[in-house]
Amino acid sequence: VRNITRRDAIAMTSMTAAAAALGVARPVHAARQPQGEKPVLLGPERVGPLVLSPLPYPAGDLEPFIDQETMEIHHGRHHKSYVDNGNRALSGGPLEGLHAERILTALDRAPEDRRTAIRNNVGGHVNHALFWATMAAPSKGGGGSPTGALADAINAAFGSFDQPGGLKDQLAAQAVGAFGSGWGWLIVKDQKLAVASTPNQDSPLMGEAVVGKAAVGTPILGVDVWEHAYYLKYRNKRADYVSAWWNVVNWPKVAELHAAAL
Ligand code: MN3
Repeated sequence: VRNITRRDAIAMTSMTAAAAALGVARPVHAARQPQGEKPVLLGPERVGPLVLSPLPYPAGDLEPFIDQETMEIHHGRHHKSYVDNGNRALSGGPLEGLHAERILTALDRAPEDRRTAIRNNVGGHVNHALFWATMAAPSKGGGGSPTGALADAINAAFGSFDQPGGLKDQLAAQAVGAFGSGWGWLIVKDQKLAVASTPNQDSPLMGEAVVGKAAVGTPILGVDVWEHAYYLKYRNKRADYVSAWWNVVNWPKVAELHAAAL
């Protein structure tokens, strides 16, 4: 038994929040694993193939901020293709059947000729599962401001939620400023909150070697800034989409993930 590394710690904490985001039970493995031992990837945390869960609300629920057609295509075609292509890339390999979050923390174990496909598609699956879970119609808890311990953590890290220079400005800058396709994130990093961005379908869970020191952490909120997320309604106006997206952020869910990540 060796000392637990920071990366292992991040990977294990991530599992909890991620499992919650994906609406699945916390892996048995997390509770049984003796502390300080490297996670055994071929154990009881095998959960089967990636599955496209239905949206947690009707596709039109986020109107007028995110339109129904975008939601239908985004979930039913884009997310579905990440699931299908991810399962194909995982098929017969050492990571097949593992919890999707666990796969993202173990990309170095993917066969080299499939690593990029696994990174892109399993990343896409996990990122979108979190995205759907952390939005809600304003009439069903979306929008407004964070409260409680999450609000305290936001104030501590960013000065404020919505004053100039606060979280909203800092996360929007990450999301709007990301070149090309990618994501803006609110992450838990060293027990504190931080904002980050990643290109393509990279996830803060993938570790420093993949996403760099600044973006590594446990994602508790993400905004998809691929054009497929907003082009039908907002055309090229990414900033307008991000600004509208705040109206459907499900802060109670984010608070839950924040608590789980600590
Ligand atoms: Mn997308």
